[in-house]
Amino acid sequence: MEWLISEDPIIACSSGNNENTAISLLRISGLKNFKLLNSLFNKDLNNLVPRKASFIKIVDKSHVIDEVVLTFFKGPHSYNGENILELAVHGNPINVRRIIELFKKHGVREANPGEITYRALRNNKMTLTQVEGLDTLLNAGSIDLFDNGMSHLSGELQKEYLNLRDSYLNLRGAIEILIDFSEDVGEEQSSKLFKDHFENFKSLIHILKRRTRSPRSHLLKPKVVLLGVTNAGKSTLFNKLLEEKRSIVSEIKGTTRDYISEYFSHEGAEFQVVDTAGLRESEDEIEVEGIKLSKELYSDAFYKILVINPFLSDELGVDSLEADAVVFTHSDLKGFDDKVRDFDNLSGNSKRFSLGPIGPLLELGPIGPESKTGPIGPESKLGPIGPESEIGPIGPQEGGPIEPLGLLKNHIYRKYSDLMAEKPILPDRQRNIINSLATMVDGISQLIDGVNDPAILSNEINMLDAEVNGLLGITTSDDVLNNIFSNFCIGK
Ligand SMILES: Nc1nc2c(ncn2[C@@H]2O[C@H](COP(=O)(O)OP(=O)(O)OP(=O)(O)O)[C@@H](O)[C@H]2O)c(=O)[nH]1
Ligand SMILES: [Mg+2]
Repeated sequence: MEWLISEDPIIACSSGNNENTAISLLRISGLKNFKLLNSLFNKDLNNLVPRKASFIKIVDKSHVIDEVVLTFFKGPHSYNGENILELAVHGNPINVRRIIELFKKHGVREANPGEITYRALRNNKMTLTQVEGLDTLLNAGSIDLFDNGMSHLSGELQKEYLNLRDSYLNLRGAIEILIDFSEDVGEEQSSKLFKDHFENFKSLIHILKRRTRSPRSHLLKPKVVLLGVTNAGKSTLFNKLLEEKRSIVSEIKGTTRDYISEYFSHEGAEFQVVDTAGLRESEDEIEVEGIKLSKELYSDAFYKILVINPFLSDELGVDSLEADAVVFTHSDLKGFDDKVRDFDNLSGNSKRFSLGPIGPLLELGPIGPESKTGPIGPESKLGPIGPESEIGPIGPQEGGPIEPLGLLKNHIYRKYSDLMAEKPILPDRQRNIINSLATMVDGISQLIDGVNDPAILSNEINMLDAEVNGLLGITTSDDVLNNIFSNFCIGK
């Protein structure tokens, strides 16, 4: 944590240095002057014109190491307020490494993750919410998320928190009036003023609290988890979602014994889909562990899919599990509709989908005497079944009806986009503060209804101060800062 106060000149590759690319961007931040590095270039750095790119050679004892484009950003007019040299070097990792090592030998230290940005915070070039926004956008797995991070980076969130702070200061003012000046202003009026300001503050907190409803992990990497008994058809569905034969499908019960996860994209959002070990009683230690893990993953999932083969007698045991969607497999088999009726009471709020082995990706073996016609095409039994299954408008239906898999993906995406509409991407640090503010404000609300002593209320209201400041990042301990910046990649 010493680096939080360090002013050493630091170097980092800001463009990621593990791949062979045309260009890599190195940044050197914090040079007070060019004495340390002047001998490493073929031109005098003191002649550099700020913000003007120069073609220059890096030399080590008259040996030319690389020809690069160098731009000097003179502090305070730079990304983090310090003098910054940006070097666009040839992007072979071997070259990048050699240049970093060369500068290190000349007194420039390699930066810690996030250290360059931390200095922007230290020099008031960025606020903590902007830094956290940057973290979100750099690690975003979807365009929605990126946009969210971008809006925080551009200061939108900070504006909301400043607005909250204004409301808080008004509230503080109102309680002071109630205590000291109610005789001048009039008791009724000062009491009304206080209540109005309190309601305003409380409503702002509750609007923010709504945004903390779903765990951040659900939104950063939304997990879609499939669960069901052995042979329900989970791996078959998993492969269909991925459009790839990734998980082993077989008629042997207990084929999948550990979980397998992969990513698929839909409408620009990336979902992690997890195939799990089939549920059953087992003596096998490894399988038992796999089943335990599967259940944990399912209970923590963003989107839970219960997979059911209605022809299996042991399926009825899973009906107590909650689910976002229930997928009935084997819809190609004769008697499917009758079998599905046995599950009419299952998971009231879940959407229902029926799937047969559609599409060319899944070469299912012979399906046995019960089967009607084998794999079904898009014209056959389609889409959700039963009265529960209305998915609502699905948008323009180009090229005929959307097959059930598409409907399922739409439903997953819909849950995600509905959540995103609440702008829920707040870092855990901010979420914790908001939740604690909400609890405190609800407590004060009860006090206002009960006790009428303004001095007691004033005391409680003063206690909100640290939390509101914390939200704005005004008072933030070294531990918190260290935690935030450790998420950053080196070079940011
Ligand atoms: N006819 C038909 N067969 C299916 C369908 N879905 C899966 N199957 C078959 O059912 C068997 C089991 O499918 P899997 O996808 O391996 O089932 P699972 O739930 O992953 O099973 P475990 O890994 O053992 O838990 C395989 O033989 C599949 O070919 C379907 O919709 N129709
Ligand atoms: Mg399986």
